[in-house]
Amino acid sequence: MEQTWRWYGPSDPVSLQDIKQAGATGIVNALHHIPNGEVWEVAEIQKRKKKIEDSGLVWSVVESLPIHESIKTQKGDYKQHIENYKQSLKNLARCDVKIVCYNFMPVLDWTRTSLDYEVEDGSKALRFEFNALAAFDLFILKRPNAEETYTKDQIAAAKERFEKMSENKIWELVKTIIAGLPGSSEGYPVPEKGYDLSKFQRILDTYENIGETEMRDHLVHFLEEVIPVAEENGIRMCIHPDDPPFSILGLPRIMGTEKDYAYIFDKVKSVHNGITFCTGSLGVREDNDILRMFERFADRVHFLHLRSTQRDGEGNFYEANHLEGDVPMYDLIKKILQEENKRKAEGREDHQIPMRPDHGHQMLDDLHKKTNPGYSAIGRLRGLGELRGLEMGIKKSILE
Ligand code: DNO
Repeated sequence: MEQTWRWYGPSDPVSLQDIKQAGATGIVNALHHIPNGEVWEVAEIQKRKKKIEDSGLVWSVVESLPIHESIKTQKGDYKQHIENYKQSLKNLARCDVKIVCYNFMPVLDWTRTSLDYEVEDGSKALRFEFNALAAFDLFILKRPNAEETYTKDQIAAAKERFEKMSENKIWELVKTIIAGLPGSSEGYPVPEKGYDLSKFQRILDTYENIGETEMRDHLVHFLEEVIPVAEENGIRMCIHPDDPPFSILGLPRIMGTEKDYAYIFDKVKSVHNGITFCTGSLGVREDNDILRMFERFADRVHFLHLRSTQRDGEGNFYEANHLEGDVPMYDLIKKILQEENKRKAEGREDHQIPMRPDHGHQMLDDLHKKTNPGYSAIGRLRGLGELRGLEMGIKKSILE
């Protein structure tokens, strides 16, 4: 595997030099300063590329080239936005940056209810708690008809949860959920206290008449337009699963299961229509057989997010250490290495799949620093070290 590391750009508290010391060779990066929907111009891409290369690293993967909301809802000037997307892909190809990760999540990108859940060893992890999200939905946001999304028991549990929250806790929860808005999670400021939730509700309302069927159709339309351009330009597109991989706040989320992936791969067959295999997101669903999914879609895996989640059977999960939790990391890496060998034998130029240690606990010195949630240095350093060791162990003992 190619060892990569997500870097948020020049304002990231973790520097390129730090990343080198972590032992990664590839950078996962996006031009976060360009507003979502605008074309990434060649000059901007080149400038960032040079910065990365000046540090002795390479820009391996774009994460993410974001998809404008209008493309997901097919409203307004979405056709122009699709054209812009194609142009950005062509420009990236001209600069030889050829793996592009994206997602098709409506409104919110990844969503958690706590960014500092303390685990047993005192380090802090990201966590999703079902009752907290339901409390937000029903009693804080007060989304119209939200009750229809939940059972009676769930509503009662959410109410109890809500009534125990102090005002500060309520605000913290709001901030945490809104942090998943594209932009805020990617280096932009999170809204200040007093953020008007009606604004957020108005964004949710843009999905009023869009169910899962429409959402799937919109994704397929986007792929039919964009994948031929990717193919012509040698770009490998890879869609990230919804995180968490199920519907929240009544929004249509359609990329969480093996069936979901099989559907879009059947509709748009090119291998340039690929997957960002995110073990942490997929692993949240007990009905996702990660190993089987990897086997089934192996030739389309263009990028790996390796991390683990721990479920509790009641709809909650937290992010476990990389080699613990519910993800069968040893068996998976074995399969990844077999796939790499297979590609090599077939003469495929993409026989080394980029992986990044996804997320990590906030730990040691980082507990006293301001860090990007999930993206502090030391937790990921631990993750990368463990994964790299596991890879070498498997290679030396089994596959050589
Ligand atoms: C969270 C990330 C996601 C991911 C996007 C990909 O930490 O894995 O934000 O970058 O969903 O488009």
